[in-house]
Amino acid sequence: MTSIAGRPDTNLHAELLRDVAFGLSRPQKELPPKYFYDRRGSELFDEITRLPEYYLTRTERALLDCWSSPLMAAVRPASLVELGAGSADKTRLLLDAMVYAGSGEVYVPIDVSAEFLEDSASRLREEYPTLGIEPLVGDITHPLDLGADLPGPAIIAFLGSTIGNFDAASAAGLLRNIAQAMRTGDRFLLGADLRKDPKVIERAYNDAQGVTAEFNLNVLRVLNRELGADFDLSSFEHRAFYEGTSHRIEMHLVSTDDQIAHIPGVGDVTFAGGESIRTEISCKYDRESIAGMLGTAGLAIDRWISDAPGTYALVLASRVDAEPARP
Ligand code: SAH
Ligand code: AVI
Repeated sequence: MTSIAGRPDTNLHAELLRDVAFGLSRPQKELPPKYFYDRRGSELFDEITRLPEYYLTRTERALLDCWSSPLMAAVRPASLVELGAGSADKTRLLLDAMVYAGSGEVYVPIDVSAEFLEDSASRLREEYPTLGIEPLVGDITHPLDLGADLPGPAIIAFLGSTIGNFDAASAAGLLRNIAQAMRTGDRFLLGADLRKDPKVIERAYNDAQGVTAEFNLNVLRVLNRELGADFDLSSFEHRAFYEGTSHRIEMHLVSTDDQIAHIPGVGDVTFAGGESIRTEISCKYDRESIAGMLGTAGLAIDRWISDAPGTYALVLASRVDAEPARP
């Protein structure tokens, strides 16, 4: 398995230290959500996708179930590149359709969660013997290099509404990198959670079994293990709420007491009781906000597929300077 261009593994520790020092020194303490995803974090996320309250995954799966075949028949991609692929569970619907269309040659799942990615790639190699399965460990916020020899056309998929975990500026940068990497005939496929009754959204991030709380706390476990920090997990509580003005869930870890965490290489971080670390945002969209976000990156919507209540959307986009095409 290769690392994505620009991210040698030796830099990982330095980057983690930098991100933690920067994030925990801000007035609203925060941590980048990519650090949730060690093996345990990836497994916890997979558990979240099966929770009754977490409607996102099953809704996206239903849309992929209906739409993968016509999409693949129309685009006939030779490659599928997936950003933040995780277990690539739903992706199998796209892979099946790509193989059935007779065009598929390569699948490139990209993810920061190295061990989890390799396990999932091993399973895919057995299930799809006719496809090249070429995982890349890397950070999708870094410039994307598809490599000159990636067979085209390619679909670059970004599923699960992971785009929502980036603020507007970071999402715009990420989409611009994608647009720049796209060649003639390549398409971008985005999965995005739509705005709806905030109570439904809040339930999805406050599940009754407490799996989301465990997932949230996992970031402190990662800092304890990777940096030798001494966060006391029992004195932080999960809190998730919908922020209506910016149309997003905010997930926090709230310190239950006044306390100090010691982080070698960073220093002592003081928490007042009730003070929180924002660990994740999860933005929710409508068609206009998605069109705007894609537009600033030089991408335009070709197809918009949504379920009848407007829970979730799959969006196919091309570069605005590309020939129009309508699958
Ligand atoms: N696409 C899957 C998984 C979504 S969970 C689905 O739809 O269910 C988000 C995934 O993105 C995780 O696997 C996580 O490891 C990965 N991820 C998060 N931030 C990332 C980053 N900056 N670079 C690469 N992968 C990232
Ligand atoms: C990966 N990402 C899209 C999930 C989300 O819904 O924002 C992560 C998650 N956090 C808590 N539950 C799920």
